[in-house]
Amino acid sequence: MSLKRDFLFMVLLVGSEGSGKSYLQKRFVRNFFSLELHPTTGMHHAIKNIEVYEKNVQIQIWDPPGREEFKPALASYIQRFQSILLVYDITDKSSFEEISNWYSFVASNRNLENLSFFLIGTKSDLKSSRKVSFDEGQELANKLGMYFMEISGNNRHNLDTLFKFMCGILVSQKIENISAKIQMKLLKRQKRKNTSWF
Ligand SMILES: Nc1nc2c(ncn2[C@@H]2O[C@H](COP(=O)(O)OP(=O)(O)O)[C@@H](O)[C@H]2O)c(=O)[nH]1
Ligand SMILES: [Mg+2]
Repeated sequence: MSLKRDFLFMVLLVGSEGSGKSYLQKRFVRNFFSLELHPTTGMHHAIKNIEVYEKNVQIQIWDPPGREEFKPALASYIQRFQSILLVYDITDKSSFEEISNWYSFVASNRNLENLSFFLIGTKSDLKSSRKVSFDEGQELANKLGMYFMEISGNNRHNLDTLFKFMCGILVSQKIENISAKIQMKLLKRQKRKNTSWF
């Protein structure tokens, strides 16, 4: 893969403490791990480059601290993300119940259009401790109008699939926007040409 970057996507992880956000970030990014701390927001972001539809995509994954004091800073940043992952732990019912609060937090602080919005159940490897069924997760995601996936940081179940799928959506949206803009420009140029004859 060449070094040229075609697209940059910012991804935000939110969910209750212990739901597996930092682990998801770390396990996905693996040896390409580059952590940067942003002091105002307390957020760490990690970077990973992947290739989607022959485009070089840089993914920045932001992992904010769960503490209340950082929420205003997070709220002021939230419009910048192209994708938001609401994360719960399938072995912890209360983390699942918290999802509606996180959804309200996101929905009251940003426009949900042009957002690739995911509900993510983590720790899918801990099958015997499961407290939230796959169907419950899927049902909530349908209700909230989000994509749904269960993943595991431990055995990497669905981890690459999640980000490939997400970037696939984001890249095709970008390409559609770019081609719409080009078409508009061509139309305008054509109009100018036509009117200049009179
Ligand atoms: N078995 C298993 N443990 C996990 C998984 N994801 C996170 N954990 C563990 O759950 C705990 C909390 O994870 P962490 O990423 O710190 O949660 P955060 O507070 O949301 O950032 C840690 O001990 C992780 O090792 C997973 O997919 N499988
Ligand atoms: Mg964490």
